Amino acid sequence: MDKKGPVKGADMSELTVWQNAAIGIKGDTVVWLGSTEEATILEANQVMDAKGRLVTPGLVEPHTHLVFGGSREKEMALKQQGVPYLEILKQGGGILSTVKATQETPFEDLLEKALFHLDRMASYGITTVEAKSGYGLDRETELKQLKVAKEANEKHPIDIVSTFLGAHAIPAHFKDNPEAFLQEMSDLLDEIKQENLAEFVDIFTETGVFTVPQSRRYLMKAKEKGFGLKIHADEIDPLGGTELAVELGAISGDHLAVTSDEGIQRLANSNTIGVILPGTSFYLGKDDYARAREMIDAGAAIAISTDFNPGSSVTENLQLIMSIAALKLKLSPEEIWHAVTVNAAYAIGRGKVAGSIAVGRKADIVVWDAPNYLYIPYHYGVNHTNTVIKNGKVIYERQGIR
Ligand code: IZC
Ligand code: ZN
Repeated sequence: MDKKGPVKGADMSELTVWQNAAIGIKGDTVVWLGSTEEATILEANQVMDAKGRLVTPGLVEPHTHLVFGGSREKEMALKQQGVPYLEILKQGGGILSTVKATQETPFEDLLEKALFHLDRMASYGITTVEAKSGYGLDRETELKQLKVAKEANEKHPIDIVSTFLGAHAIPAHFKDNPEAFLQEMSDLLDEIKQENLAEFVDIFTETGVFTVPQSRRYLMKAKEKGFGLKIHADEIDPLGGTELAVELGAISGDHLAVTSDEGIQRLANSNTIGVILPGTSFYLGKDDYARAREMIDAGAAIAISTDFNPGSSVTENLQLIMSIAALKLKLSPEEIWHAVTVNAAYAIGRGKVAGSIAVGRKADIVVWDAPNYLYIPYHYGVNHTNTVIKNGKVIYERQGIR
């Protein structure tokens, strides 16, 4: 799986699969690949026998809202009564209720909570994670969230890639003046850059949140300051966020649940990766699933992700999302594996270090309780990991029942 760039279109169906393979690891790096027979001549301090199990690259999770206070289980009943996601937000709930909880939660508690969710992600075979801010919407809390992500990256074996999502919602006191709020968030960019608190800048381009022209102006400032760009694009209403992501050369356009035909064509002809979050459509009870099948058929590179967050997709289980991608997006197992490994890594600027098993790359590897790669999307809703290796070290092993 030594890919030189994101895997696009029909190439997503070409998966490299070896039988009876062996992997040599030194320190945190893959140093040798060959057959089990060839491996017998090597000298090794330690040998692990996968006993015929499936072995893959560690999963890469390219879109999460990892750091947040509180939870929103009370909104589930509202959603059941048919209150739309954007209506809950308009009434000061949704994202804004998580903002309040995140403002009120001390740094250490946010860190502990983030580490808890990271542990669970690691147990599901995830070894690299993107994490967004966006539950602060003020200087202090946005920086607090980004610093929590930075410390979590230092404390936890999972690698975290940080994104500044200050433009995630409009706080009540800026309701009539979104431009002034965006100004306040762009005033933070220099500090975030200097302190190396985020690599990417993201915005929620959506009805009642930020318009396409506002998003364009804001993201252009971020681009000038050297940030990579991401957009929450066309999640609920088709405003043209996908087209904007392509126009600005964003590394990814995320969601794309209601992207137009034009948007699909432009994505396919670009280097922007479509990060598809089908768990969100599922969890919000929507019929609009991203037309990922058409996107790939048109030649696009697609990644998939949980969108782990306390409102619209409350799960760390990327394996479940792989099943939803098979069932609802009609992606093939080969496409799905590319979408959670190599393409997910390229979607967060880690394509050269994560997302594939190749000599010189980090030894981020999962041994699965599965006979082959078709099995993971097929047997849904459970955790199939047997052993998770991060940077050459075992960080998770399935325990039997005592
Ligand atoms: O907290 O609801 N869509 N942002 C945009 C989200 C979902 C996260 C949330
Ligand atoms: Zn999101």
